[in-house]
Amino acid sequence: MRVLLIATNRHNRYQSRLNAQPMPIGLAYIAGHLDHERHEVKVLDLMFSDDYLADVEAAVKEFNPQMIGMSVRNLSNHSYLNTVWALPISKEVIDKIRTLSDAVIVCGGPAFSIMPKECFEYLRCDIGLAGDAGETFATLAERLEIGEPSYFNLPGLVYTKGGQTVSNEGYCTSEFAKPPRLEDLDMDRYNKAGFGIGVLTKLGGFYYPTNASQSQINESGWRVIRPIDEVVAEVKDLKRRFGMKKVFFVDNGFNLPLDHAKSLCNTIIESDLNIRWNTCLAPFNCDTELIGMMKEAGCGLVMMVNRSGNPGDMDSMVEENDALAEVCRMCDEGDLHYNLGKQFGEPGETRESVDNKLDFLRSVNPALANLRVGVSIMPGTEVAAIAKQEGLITDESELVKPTFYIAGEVKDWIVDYLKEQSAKEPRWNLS
Ligand code: B12
Repeated sequence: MRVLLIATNRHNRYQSRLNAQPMPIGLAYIAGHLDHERHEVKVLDLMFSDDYLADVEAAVKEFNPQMIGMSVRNLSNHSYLNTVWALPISKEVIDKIRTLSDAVIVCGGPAFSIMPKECFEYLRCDIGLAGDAGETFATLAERLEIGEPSYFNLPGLVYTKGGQTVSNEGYCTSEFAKPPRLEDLDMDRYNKAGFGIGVLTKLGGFYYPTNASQSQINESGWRVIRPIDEVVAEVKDLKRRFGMKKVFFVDNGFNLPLDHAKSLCNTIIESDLNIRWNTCLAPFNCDTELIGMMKEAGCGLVMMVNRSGNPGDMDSMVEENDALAEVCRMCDEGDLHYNLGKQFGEPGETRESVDNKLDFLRSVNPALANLRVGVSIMPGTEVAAIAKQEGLITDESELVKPTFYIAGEVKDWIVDYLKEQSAKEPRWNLS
């Protein structure tokens, strides 16, 4: 079968400010799991396209695919002040393909997996797969090719039956046993695209934690946790093949668990990898030894994972800030740069809690602090439930479009106030 794989992400910023063009590592895993003896596979990455619809048209006409897999990364940029909804680009691409081809269009990816049914209905693809779909997409390709057995029992599958959208229980899961196929990507450009080339180390069980305890990932809850030797071998291989200089260790809490993080740093140091890397750090469960080892192993910058606090409860906020401040202090002492963020306008936010957050930001020393106006509401979260109670949304399915919650008490003045305060701080970024 001729399978065209398209990465539709074209967003080139992190927090609307820093240059970040993440390599489509998820799509590369999909490509890596396909049987290339059996299928002819072509990859089209729209990140650097000058005219992406023309590129789609040319690829579809030339390759004449029978199946198309599309990776949908972002729902939006989650910025209140400069909101960019990301899904319309994927929709445009599908609409263009429909004018040229009868290929079966299958969507997946991080954004898709957050709201599978809603994305499916908005994008109007033929099939959706939610979750880690390396093996499942390969199975689907085989079943589509032969016509049997039926693919309708696959977990995480979304399809239409009798005019209704059907969304199967569960998510696709992957062993990540095959490496991502990167040779079809413009690795030279990704080498220069900021933040580093993604190398998967481990991910928590969720695409996003819906509350603080879920972000405290436990060992049984990992979505993927790769053996350290395999990770280091992959980095070596990327260095050799693509001259890769900077890595982003894809991990939503590098320091969790602490001994695993230290072993990885140790292995990097001992194997003389000599690379620069960045990653995400959970704002708890850290110690100075780890920070020292990360620095020695080549870590340049960590993104401190944001935990949405509860501004209505000052004590819990203070407790959370103390824990975060402690990790910041360790980074300062170890000369490890960090970015962190605060959201303003969460439920229960008051003038006092806003000033408390601003004071906190003044007390730490991040490379960049992201101040976010409002909460970009994600389904299944406490904020989504409150937004529904308060009538901001009538149904969570509306969240497929960017929707922001701003607490009533701060709504009228928060934007002006934060603009005024940020103007005095060159390393504060308001979005
Ligand atoms: C690492 C990361 C980053 C790093 C990337 C660094 C780098 N160089 O790669 C940085 C910090 C730069 C970053 C930035 C942003 N990120 Co980010 N990021 C992540 C994170 C933690 C991991 C992504 C990753 O690499 N996964 C590893 C790969 C293997 O998994 P995957 O991509 O999901 O692919 C699997 C499946 O999705 C599926 N799949 C993928 N493609 C396809 C295609 C088909 C056809 C099928 C069937 C299946 C399929 O199978 C794949 C293999 O298992 C995720 C959260 C998470 N826990 O997943 C957020 C996440 C992807 N990011 C997100 C967002 C919003 C952003 C930003 C917009 C934040 C901001 N405000 O600026 C920016 C956008 C950057 C840009 N220009 O696009 C969201 C996207 C969804 C959403 N809510 O809109 C996520 C899901 C976080 C969240 N919970 O909200 N991010």
